Amino acid sequence: MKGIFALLLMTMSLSAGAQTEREQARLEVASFNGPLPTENQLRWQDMEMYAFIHYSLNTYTDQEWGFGNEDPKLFNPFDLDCRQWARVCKQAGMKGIIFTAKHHCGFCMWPSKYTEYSVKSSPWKNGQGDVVRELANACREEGLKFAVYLSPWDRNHADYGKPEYVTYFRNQLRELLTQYGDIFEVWFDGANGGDGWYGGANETRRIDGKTYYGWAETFKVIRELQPNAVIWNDGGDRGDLRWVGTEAGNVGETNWSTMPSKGDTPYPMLHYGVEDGDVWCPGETNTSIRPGWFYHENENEHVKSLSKLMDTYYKSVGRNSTLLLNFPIAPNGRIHPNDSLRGIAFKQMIDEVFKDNLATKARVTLKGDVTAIDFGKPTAFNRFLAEEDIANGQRVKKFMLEALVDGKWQPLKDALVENGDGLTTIGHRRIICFPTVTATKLRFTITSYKAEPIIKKLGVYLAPELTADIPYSGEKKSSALHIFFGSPKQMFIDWDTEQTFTTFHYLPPQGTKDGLVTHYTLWASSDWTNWTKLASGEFSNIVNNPIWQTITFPATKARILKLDADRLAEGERMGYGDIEVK
Ligand code: FUL
Repeated sequence: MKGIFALLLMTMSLSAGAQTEREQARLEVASFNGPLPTENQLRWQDMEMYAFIHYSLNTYTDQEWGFGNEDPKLFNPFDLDCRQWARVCKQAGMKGIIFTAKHHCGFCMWPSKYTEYSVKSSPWKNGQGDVVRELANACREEGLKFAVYLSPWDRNHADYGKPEYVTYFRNQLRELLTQYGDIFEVWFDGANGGDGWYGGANETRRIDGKTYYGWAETFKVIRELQPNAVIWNDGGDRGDLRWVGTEAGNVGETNWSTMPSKGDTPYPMLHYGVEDGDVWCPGETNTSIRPGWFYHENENEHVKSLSKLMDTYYKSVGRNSTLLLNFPIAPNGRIHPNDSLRGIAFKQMIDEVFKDNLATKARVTLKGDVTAIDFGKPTAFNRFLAEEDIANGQRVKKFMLEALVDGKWQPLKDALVENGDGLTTIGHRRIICFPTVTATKLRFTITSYKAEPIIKKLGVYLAPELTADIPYSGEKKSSALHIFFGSPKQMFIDWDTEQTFTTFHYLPPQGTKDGLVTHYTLWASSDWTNWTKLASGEFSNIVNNPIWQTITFPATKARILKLDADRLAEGERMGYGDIEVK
C-alpha cells in the first residue's frame, strides 16, 4: 500500500514475499486507467454535508406536491428571514444550501420574467421580493455555498409536454445561473409528468424524462454559465452525481463512485455504484430532518432524533457519499426551533465523536497491506475511519479489521450492516461503527483492491454511546418549551426570539434517582456562540426530597438557556420531571 498519512508517521516496509495480487496491483498503479473525479466533483465531495431547503406554496397548503393551481396570494410570510436559515444551516455543520427555486407546482421563488406564477404575484413585499436573492446573499454572508433545485416537471405551465416548455425551462435556468452569483450544484428532480393544472387544462401529461428535456443541450447551458457547478440528474443523461435510490438517508456499505456512462440505473446501481463503471458519478444521499420535505405542523414532534441523524451520517458521509439534509421552512418564513435545535445538536455530536483521533497517539506501522496501530496500553474505541486519496481513483474493494483484546485477535465488523462484515469499499471516507472494544492494538488489512491503494487518513475514535432521545412529556409545563439534549448531560431550551428571564424551575424525575441532577450550571446565549453563566450550584436535599427546585438570577435577555448537569445522583443521563422558566 502506498500510504500518504497526513497525521500518522508510517514505517513503510515492503515485504519481499509480496502476494501476487499486490504485485500485480503495483504494476497496475502506473497504468490505472479507471475513471477519476473532475475538479468539480472533488470540491463537491469535500463539502461532505450541505442543506436542502424546501419552501414554496406547498408550505401554505400543507402539501408535499402542489397541483399547479394554488393561489400565489397564499405566499405572504410575515417573518421570512433567510439569514436565520443560513445561520441554522451553518451551525448544523452544513457547507452550503440547495434551494427549491421552483418545485413541481411551478411557483417561482424569484421574479422570473417568463411567468406571472411567482413571488411577483404574491402580497409578500408587495410583489417586489425575491427569495432566491435573499438566500443567495445570506449564504454569501455566512460563508456558505449556494445552489438551486429547478423542477423540470411544472404542473402550472400551459405548455408542459410541448417543446415550448423546454425553452421556458432553459430560460429560467439561465436566469438562476446568471443573476445569483456562484452556484455549486444544479438539482433536476426526477419526478416527471402526470396530472396537473397545466394552464387550466387539468389533465394528465406524460413525457419521456430521458429525451423530452434535451439534457445534453440543458447541460451545455450549465457548463457555459456555471463551469464550476456539479449537476445532479435523475433518470436522464448521466450528470456529475447520482441519487442513491432512496430518500431514507443511506447508501450501500459497498459504494463505488463509478457508474456506466449509458443505460438505465436500477436501484442496485444507484445504491451501490458499479465497480467497473466507466464514469465517475458519486452518490449524494438526500433525506429530510423530518418525515416530509415541506413543513407540516403535525410533524413538529417527529423531527429525527439525534441517534437517527448520527445513523444517517455514518450511512452517508461514512460511506463515501455526501449528505444533503433537508430543513423545511415553516409558514412564518423561518426554520422551526425543533429542527434547528436538532440540527445544531447533530453537528455538536459529530464534533464530539471525532475530536480525538487515538491513532495519532499510537505507533503506526505499515507492512505490505497490513497497517498495525499499537496503542501501547489497553485503549477503548468504537469507530474506525479510513480515507482513500480519491483524486487517484477508488481502488479498495475489501479490508479486514482486528483488535488485540487480552492477547487474542478479534475480528471487528460494521455493526450498521445486516449481512456480512460490511468491510468493503472505502473511497472518500469510510467509517466503521462497532460496540466499544478495549484493545492494545488494531490491525487494518486491505485484502482486495483494483490497483495499489492510496490511503490518505486513518482514524480511531471513542464515540459516546447514544441511547434513544428523551421523549417529549405529555401535558407538562415543559411541553410548551423546545427542549433538546446536546449530550446526555446537557439540556438546551430555545425560544427562537429573545426573552427576559429571571428564574429556572427544575422538577427532578419522580420515583427514581436515575438521572436526577444534583449539581448544575446554567448558561444563557442569544447566538449559540457566546454563553453567559447565570448560576451554578447544588440542588440541596434533592435526593431525599425530589421537589421543584428554583434557580434565580439577575434579569437576563437571551434566546437559549443551557443547563449542564455537573453531577447526577445516579446514572449517566440527565432526566427531568418537568421544567418551567420565567
Ligand atoms: C423528490 C420530489 O418529488 C420531492 O418533492 C422532493 O423535492 C425530493 C427532494 O425529491 O423526488
